[in-house]
Amino acid sequence: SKRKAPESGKPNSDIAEILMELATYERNVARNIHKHNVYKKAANVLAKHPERIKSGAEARKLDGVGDKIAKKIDEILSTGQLQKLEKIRADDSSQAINFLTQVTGIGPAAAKKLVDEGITTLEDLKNNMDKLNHHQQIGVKHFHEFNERIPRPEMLQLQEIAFRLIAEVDKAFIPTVCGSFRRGALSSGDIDILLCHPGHTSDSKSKPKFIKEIVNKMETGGFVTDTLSIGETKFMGVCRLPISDNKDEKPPLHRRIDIRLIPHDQYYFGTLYFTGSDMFNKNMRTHALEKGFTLNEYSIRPVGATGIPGEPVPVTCEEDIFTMIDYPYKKPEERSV
Ligand code: DCP
Ligand code: MG
Ligand code: MN
Repeated sequence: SKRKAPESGKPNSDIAEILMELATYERNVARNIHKHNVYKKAANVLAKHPERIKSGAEARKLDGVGDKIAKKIDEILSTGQLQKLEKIRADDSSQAINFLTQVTGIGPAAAKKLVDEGITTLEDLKNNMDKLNHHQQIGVKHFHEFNERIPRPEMLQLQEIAFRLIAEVDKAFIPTVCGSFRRGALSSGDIDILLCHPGHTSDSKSKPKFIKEIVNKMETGGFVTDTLSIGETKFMGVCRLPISDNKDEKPPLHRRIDIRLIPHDQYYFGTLYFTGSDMFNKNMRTHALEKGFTLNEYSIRPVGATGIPGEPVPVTCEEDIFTMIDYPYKKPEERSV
């Protein structure tokens, strides 16, 4: 039976979804990040393609679709399914590993280990909390809440509270909410806050203790409820809106919050990286390399013939980074793929 092509908007979403499922399998079960990236890239390019693909050969012309994926597309188009994926779907152990990796803190290796011990469901996890670290335990505790997207109006409220608490520690902080929120998303998986302080640059001698002060303030204010991990420059935790006095109102959901502290002189590299998307970052970094630059969340540096990166090039805005590598400027709202 031939699969019916989806109607409007995304005419290849059925194929893209199958490739995304393979990508997930490669990351979580086979643990082949290279193949994961290859499938994900192909899925993204097909999801974006405005016309219905009619053959593997036609798909092959798109950037990111190679011979092997073209063959799979032929199989999908002629049989309506993919044998490789049907086998994966029928494999309980693969499905259990996939499920467990949805818990924050449980990566593919930990998931495999748990499944080998017979732990495959949320119930099993709850009954074996002693086998989990603190991060994973919080992930289990708030599993359903963390799976809920955060609507943009709530993101704005979270931003307001977080910024107020940050300013209470030091008015000089420059906080920016990045991630999908800065890309204009109508809902986000978490809140990503990039933090700079004019007194902290990459040549500052002292190590900043800012993050700890801020997290303390946020805990005291009842905003941050849990810490998943905390370091000198990175906090991963849980926050929520204040609980209403009105008992008829549902309590606010627990939300994931990430805070990154970066030196003031690296602000634009920080916002560029932390705004994403991750696929956009990958593509831009690849392009930078083709133009002879190495780009990361801290700097852009020319790579000479020796292959050794030179001195970081200073910039005054995100756009400078695009210009330097001759990459068409994309506003945050245009960086979703
Ligand atoms: N990032 C990246 N590579 C990764 C993880 C993250 O480049 N492997 C960058 C790009 C992301 C940003 O960090 O946009 C924030 O990471 P999130 O996981 O919070 O992703 P988003 O905010 O984009 O999406 P979501 O709405 O799911 O949080
Ligand atoms: Mg995010
Ligand atoms: Mn995040």
